[in-house]
Amino acid sequence: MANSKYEYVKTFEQSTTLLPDTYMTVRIDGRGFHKLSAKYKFEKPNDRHALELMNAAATAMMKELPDIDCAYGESDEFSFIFDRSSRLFERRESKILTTVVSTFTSYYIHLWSDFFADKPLSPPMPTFDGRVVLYPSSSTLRDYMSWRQVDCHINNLYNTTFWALVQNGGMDATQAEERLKGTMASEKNEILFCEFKMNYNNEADMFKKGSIIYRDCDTSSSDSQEAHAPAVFNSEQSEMSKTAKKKERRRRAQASITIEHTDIIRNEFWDQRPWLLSGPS
Ligand code: DGT
Ligand code: MG
Ligand code: MG
Ligand code: MG
Ligand code: MG
Repeated sequence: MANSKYEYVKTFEQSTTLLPDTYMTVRIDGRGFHKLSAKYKFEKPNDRHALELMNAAATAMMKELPDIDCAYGESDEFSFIFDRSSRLFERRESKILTTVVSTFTSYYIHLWSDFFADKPLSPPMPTFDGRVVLYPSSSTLRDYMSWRQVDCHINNLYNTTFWALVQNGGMDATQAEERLKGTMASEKNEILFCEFKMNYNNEADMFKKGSIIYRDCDTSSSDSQEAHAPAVFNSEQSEMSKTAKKKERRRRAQASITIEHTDIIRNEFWDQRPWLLSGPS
């Protein structure tokens, strides 16, 4: 109903447009997964099926939103990194955030039975919260990714040692906590090795390093350079980049999606995949 007397209410709407030429990063995190992991008896400290379900939901999301270049996941969280030049939803924050959160949640629930066939879901259902952060350069983005991987490492080493003390060392939670208070990484490694004959290095990479999922498309060829043009350009360039953008979109949609459990703090990973980071360092 166009131009009805009620239409003025639209003027109350507010929206935030995310700055152009920045890395839009959406981090989702499971709500109350401490409780959820107890309800469904997730293995401690790591439940392979729970982590693989997170990875499957993230992969499905990347298939649905080709503007996402890569994603990093650990525990009950996932960070999705959009291509710097993405103009998805005119970069409207609420549209991007709500789409990512609801798409992830839908797939998590849809795929649940593939990983937990013997544990049907019942309310309260798994839900996720989310936030958007903009990173202005590839170095701040890399610091963000490193921050999440360091978080994964610190928590996993702590949790692995904690549960070894509880499950195999006969301690209760309070005693284990007390034992670990103020210990350095090397001391935790030593506890694992000397008391439980566990070499932390031999733990699964998915537990130690988390999961990096990326679109395996080399967009560094001359064609796609145009699609990486700055967000501000004149109309002639805009015409030119339309074809390039179409090609880019097709290339992205067709590219395979790869998942690895590897170091993303050192340069190597990024140096070998230069298409993941475009724009100023
Ligand atoms: P939140 O995010 O503030 O709503 O609260 P939580 O409870 O989700 O807390 P958070 O996100 O800081 O921590 C994640 C929780 O999920 C933590 O209690 C451990 C649990 N969790 C995540 N992955 C696993 C797993 O593989 N195995 C087990 N046993 N627990 C897990
Ligand atoms: Mg959580
Ligand atoms: Mg969390
Ligand atoms: Mg890119
Ligand atoms: Mg609608």
